[in-house]
Amino acid sequence: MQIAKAEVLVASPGRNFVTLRLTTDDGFVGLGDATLNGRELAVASYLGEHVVPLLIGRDAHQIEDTWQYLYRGAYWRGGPVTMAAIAAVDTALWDIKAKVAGLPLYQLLGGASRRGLLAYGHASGMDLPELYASIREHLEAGYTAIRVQSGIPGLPSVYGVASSRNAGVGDGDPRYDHEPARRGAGPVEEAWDTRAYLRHVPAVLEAVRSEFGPELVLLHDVHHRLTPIQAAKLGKSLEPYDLFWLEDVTPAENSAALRRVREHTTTPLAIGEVFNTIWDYRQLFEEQLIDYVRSAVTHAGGITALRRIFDYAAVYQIKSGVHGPTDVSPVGLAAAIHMGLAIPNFGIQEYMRHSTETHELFRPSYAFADGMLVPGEGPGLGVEYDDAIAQAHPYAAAYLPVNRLRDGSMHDW
Ligand code: CS2
Ligand code: MG
Repeated sequence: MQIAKAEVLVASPGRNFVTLRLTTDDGFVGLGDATLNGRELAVASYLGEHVVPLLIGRDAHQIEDTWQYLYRGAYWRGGPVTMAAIAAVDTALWDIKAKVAGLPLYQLLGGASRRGLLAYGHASGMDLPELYASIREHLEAGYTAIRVQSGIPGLPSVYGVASSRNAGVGDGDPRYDHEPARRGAGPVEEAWDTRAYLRHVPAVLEAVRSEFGPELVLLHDVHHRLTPIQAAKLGKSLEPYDLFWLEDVTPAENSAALRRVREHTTTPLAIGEVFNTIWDYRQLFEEQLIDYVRSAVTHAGGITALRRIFDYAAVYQIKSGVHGPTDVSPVGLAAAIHMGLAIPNFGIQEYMRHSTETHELFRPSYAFADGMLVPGEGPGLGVEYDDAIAQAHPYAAAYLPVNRLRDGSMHDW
């Protein structure tokens, strides 16, 4: 069974998505997500110019060999562009193999290890009343695990905090269109004040814990903004509020920084949404510096590569916590849900929900109910790409925000 056609599809149903569609000579179709938020066309070009010509005529069943061919064969290894491109090919080939078998993909990964995936949503508010309202909306929608982000007094806007107060958690929610990519000729500039953040956040989590009780699973994302000692202090100060995890406390490329954080706190740590390969995790796993792996199928080289990362993590009792923002397409999310159902060391799955337009374009068959995600029982990934809808949503340049300290210095976003 040969790959006969490989198409790179770019569309923007509210935000940009890059999708690879492979078709075999006997008519099986597989999809892969290659979306790199804010740098989408770099991956589209890498795929279109350098990968598509190599795929035509290859045996669609040789997933591992194709992965090695694209990874080792390029000589230039790793990096977000290369690994998103490889991920798209790998995911599309798994989709095809499962369709040929006539089975949902999770069956090829070992079958179901659980009834569904515990999923967390994003609640936010500029102040406590807004935040409580957002948490209540999530509880009503069935979430039992919620990430909490709050405005900081003195800062006009803060990462992860919805700008629109009237937004709910349903499809088409403007909150999720806004966050985090914004359209325009250049990135929006936000202001940041670390001391103000560190003063404010423990009080917010204390208030949320006392308002909503001990059962609610709470998470918080620091988005790489602290130094090791600041992160250690924050982790320690949040211990009484029993977080499920504290995410991305320091810039991810400095693994050793988490040693300092670990020395001081038992708050569980999650990191890895910007990692691309298993090598990025080596020190973190072997020194047991983290508790959850944040990589998405889309950014870590596909199902083949992420499965190896999870197996390696399992040796150290480290669990999955796959990145699931709206800039991972429903194809990437479906792949994560199939994996999450099958792997032994599943932890939690992020689930922000895509817009109505995005659902119309991809028609995913996964479902969310009672706080859990299930992948659907159709063959393959269970996602169908609608070309007519894609044509109505052409690519539009969009950037992630950038972040500056009050004196104008660039800071981590
Ligand atoms: C965030 C993301 O979901 C998360 O945890 O960190 O919203 C992240 O900022 C975006 O995916 C970047 O593209
Ligand atoms: Mg994050």
